[in-house]
Amino acid sequence: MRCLLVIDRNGDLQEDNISNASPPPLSPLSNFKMLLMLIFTSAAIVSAHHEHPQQYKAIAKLTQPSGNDVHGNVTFTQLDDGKVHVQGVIVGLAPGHYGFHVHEKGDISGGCGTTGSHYNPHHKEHGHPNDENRHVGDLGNVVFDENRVSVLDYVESVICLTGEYSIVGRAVVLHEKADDFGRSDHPDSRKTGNAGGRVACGVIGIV
Ligand SMILES: [Cu+2]
Ligand SMILES: [Zn+2]
Repeated sequence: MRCLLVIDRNGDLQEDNISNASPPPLSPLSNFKMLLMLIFTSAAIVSAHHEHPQQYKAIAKLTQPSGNDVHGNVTFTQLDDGKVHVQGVIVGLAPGHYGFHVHEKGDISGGCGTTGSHYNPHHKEHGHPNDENRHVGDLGNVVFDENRVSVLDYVESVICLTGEYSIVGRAVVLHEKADDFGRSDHPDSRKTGNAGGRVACGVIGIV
């Protein structure tokens, strides 16, 4: 399971994105200690969930460095299964599809240009959100309607708000063109989806 908290063999909480390793056999005594630790730490996790649900929520306020026509808020809420509910409203672009990604850096000191590339910790190619071969940051397109409004409301199964590959502290970027998901002949297609320049962006922060 990605993104979820697990317990290491010292009983400490740690983040685990690769939980396939099987532990060596344990003696009956250490088995019993392990069980006790599991019970206590599981209870701690459950109560932490109830007391601090905001720990698993993040928000990005999108702004346009070169103007203020385009703006919006996007929230990310981690669900119990580790998937992330993406919700938001962005206004200000003509009707159509526009590339929308998590970029690797939360640095907007130089506008959206200093947010780096698509967040890609697993060194894959650019793709569609449903592709196996995609950047973690590949959130596809957002769609603006005739009122220049885009409403986001979907569940994402690759991004995380906790752990080694958390998107918190990075940036979301809205582009000037549609993302082609790496499916066109353009040389940028499999790197960026050929979505063109960066229109608006915002740093993803903990709520
Ligand atoms: Cu992008
Ligand atoms: Zn990408």
